[in-house]
Amino acid sequence: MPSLLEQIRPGLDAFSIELPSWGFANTGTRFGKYPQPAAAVTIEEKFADAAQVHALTGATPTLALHAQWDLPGGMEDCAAIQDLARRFGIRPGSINPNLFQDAEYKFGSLCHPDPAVRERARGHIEGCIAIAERLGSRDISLWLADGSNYPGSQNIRQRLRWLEEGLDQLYRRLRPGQRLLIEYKPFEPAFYHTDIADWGMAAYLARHTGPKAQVLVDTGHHYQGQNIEQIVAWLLHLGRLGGFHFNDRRYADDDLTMGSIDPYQVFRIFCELVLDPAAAADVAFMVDQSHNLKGKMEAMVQTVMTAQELYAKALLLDREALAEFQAAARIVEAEECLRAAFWTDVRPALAEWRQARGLPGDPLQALRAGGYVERCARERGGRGAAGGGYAG
Ligand code: PSV
Ligand code: MN
Repeated sequence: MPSLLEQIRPGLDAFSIELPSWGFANTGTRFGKYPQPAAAVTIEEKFADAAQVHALTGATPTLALHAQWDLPGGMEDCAAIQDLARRFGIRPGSINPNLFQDAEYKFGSLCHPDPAVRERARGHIEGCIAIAERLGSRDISLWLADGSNYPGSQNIRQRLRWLEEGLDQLYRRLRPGQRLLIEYKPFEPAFYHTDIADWGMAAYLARHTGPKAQVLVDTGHHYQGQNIEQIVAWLLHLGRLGGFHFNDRRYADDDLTMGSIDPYQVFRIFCELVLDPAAAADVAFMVDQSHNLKGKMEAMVQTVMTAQELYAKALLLDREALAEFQAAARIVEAEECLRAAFWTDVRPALAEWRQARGLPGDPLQALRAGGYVERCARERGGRGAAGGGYAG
């Protein structure tokens, strides 16, 4: 019988998760912003923070960039980003267009009734595609805040046609190897209808648009009680699961730390992926969290450790036994396969895995002992809450 470490090592070696640049910046709630003295303000500081998390965990080689917050100058900022990427040993990750902050997008972007605004939105995304090409990023993560607040105030079917048209045009601009990840969200900022409200709509649009269009599952973007692992299973079946934005929620899009409320759900999602490694080979794991109460660095390191722990548990799933029990409808034994993997304490094996790679056995402890956050607070503090941005 191979040891626990031997069972999880190959999977863990291959496991990486992308950090969001906006997760290091100051944020708050819509009632107020809670600045932290150590929070990153400049893009250089965001790269530095991501590099620190990578140095501690060995699992975060890429940084997701938000066009407007991180590259306000568009293509002109690419050289500086490439420089930072080299300096900090962190590659630029997914490129996130921003189609929600400017006043023009008040009534939508690709679905806006005014053709000039739709054109502007397309232009912005095309700019992101060019940035992604220059930076060597594979994915453009498309989240639209489009929707409406009142029944009858917008023509839902017409907006869908505009959306199809817009995606068709953008798809033709994708460079070889690039993907368009279509993210859905049931509500917020729109509270009556959202133009891409659920996974089925996103999957429809991806299939309508072409094979390089895939669905992005943000775990916080579901109604209460939704079976996310079933959605994951269906998207794998359709060949349309592009990636995840991980975070946890208790009520809505709460942006809580991955696995903090329902670790079993994240484990079940990972189980669907390890059950079909070939179908899941290109699925991107990304964090989409911005903490307002926890220290940002601590929260991010804790998130990565949680992701590794839950993924390692899924790697322990006895797939053969599970298939046998399922086929014979031995339901309790089948369920016990999941529970046995979930309740195994993988933390000692993970510490060993880390030490074998020259990483600290306990990254959170190492972060605290290393004084990085205190140093940042001293160097960065006192500048106010400027910089970064976060929509939730
Ligand atoms: C929207 O709620 C979202 O999940 C999208 O992924 C955005 O890019 C991100 O949050 C940051 O606003
Ligand atoms: Mn998201």
